[in-house]
Amino acid sequence: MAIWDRAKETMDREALASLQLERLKATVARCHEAVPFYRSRLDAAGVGPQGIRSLDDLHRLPFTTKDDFRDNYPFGLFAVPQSAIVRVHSSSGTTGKPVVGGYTKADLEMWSELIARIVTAAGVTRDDVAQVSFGYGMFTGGFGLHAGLEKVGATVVPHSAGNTARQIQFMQDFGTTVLIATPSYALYIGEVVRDQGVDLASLKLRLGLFGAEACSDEMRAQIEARLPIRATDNYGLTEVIGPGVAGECECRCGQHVNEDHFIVECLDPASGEPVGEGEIGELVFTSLTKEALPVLRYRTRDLCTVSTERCECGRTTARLGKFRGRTDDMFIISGVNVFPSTIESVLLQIEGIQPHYVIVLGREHGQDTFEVQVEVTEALFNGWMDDLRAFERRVSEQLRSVLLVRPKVRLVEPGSLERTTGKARRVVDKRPS
Ligand code: DLL
Repeated sequence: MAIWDRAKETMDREALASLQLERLKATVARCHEAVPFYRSRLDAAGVGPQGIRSLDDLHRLPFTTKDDFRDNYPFGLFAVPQSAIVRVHSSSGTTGKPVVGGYTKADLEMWSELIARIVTAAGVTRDDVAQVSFGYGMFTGGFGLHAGLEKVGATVVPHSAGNTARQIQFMQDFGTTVLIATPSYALYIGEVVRDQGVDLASLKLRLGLFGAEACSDEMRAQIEARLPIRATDNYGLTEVIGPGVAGECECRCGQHVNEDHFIVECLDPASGEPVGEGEIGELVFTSLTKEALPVLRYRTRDLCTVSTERCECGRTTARLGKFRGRTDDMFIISGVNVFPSTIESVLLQIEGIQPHYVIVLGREHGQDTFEVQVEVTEALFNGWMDDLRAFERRVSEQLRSVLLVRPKVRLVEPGSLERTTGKARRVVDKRPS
């Protein structure tokens, strides 16, 4: 299996730790010197630039949160003057101000190296034709993947998201072998391929690089059933750099973190204390090499596991396990905590259910209402009404047995729920706040 930067990606873990320590010291010093926000936080925490003597001292550093980004919107957390910034990106965010990321020339060069690593790990080579179906623009996905793919030498088709019919046309005409998109969009492309009766033999696709949102094993299986690809996952976020933080190798047993550039912690979201290896916690990242926007202990709200067990591919880096959702995705119904990802896993194991659903929360007469709308196959939808009602009850019961709270299930017509070319919106919360 190919490795882009063998020296760094297969580093002995002791050598990696000393590299991280050296880079952490420099990062803390830079934050203290160049970012007033960090200077006051570090001073308040009593950790000066000289305060980092071992990696354990990381735990003494203050956290950074999304609110800190918003409070310092747009450029307040930058550690370089604006003249040194050559690119900005932002993430939309559903509420409040967007999060803005900035990059110097050196940051862009480093970013493309990280992407070259993750696309190589997934199996992309210079012989591939890689179609980027992430949005290009303020979102980090399109431009982020693009530069690393070019670095590897793949033929890049910078299609961007949307215009699905043309997307498929180009795949056929250009002999696209690698599709790069959100899992939701890949699923939608697969659906259009099926509905338009496209001959799968006319597609040369072999590999999918999906990211920017969680993808359950069941959803991955659905994508692979529709498109002739092997799907891999990659992860990142605007606050930390964008894509390139971590990605799966061909073994598909967790996402390798680029640990020489980011320290990952997995913490109990309530106490902020580390959880044990392999236990679910909130991912927290500290950047080690970024110039424009260094981040100290950024709390991602992403719930996941981290393992340092050695991977068969030869990389020695820590791996992220399956994503379990976000702390802010979780909703509470009748006092019970519910993750949309759990609902997805249950639904997609039931025969007849299609991978399109939306969770609608409301309030009636002072009580929360909880409805799951889900598409079913054509055959089921056009069957007897009695059968449909019985099916709804069965799905509702299956969800109740796992969630411990019963949703109302509404089966909807195939193709009736909104499709997305970006990240899917699974929860519509209509409850007055
Ligand atoms: O989604 C960056 C990205 C682009 C990653 C393309 C991968 C590929 P944001 O828009 O800032 O950045 O959203 C970041 O998306 O905190 C996670 O909740 C979620 N996320 C990203 N990748 C994954 C993944 C980009 N592979 C937020 N699995 C993060 C689960 C993911 N969630």
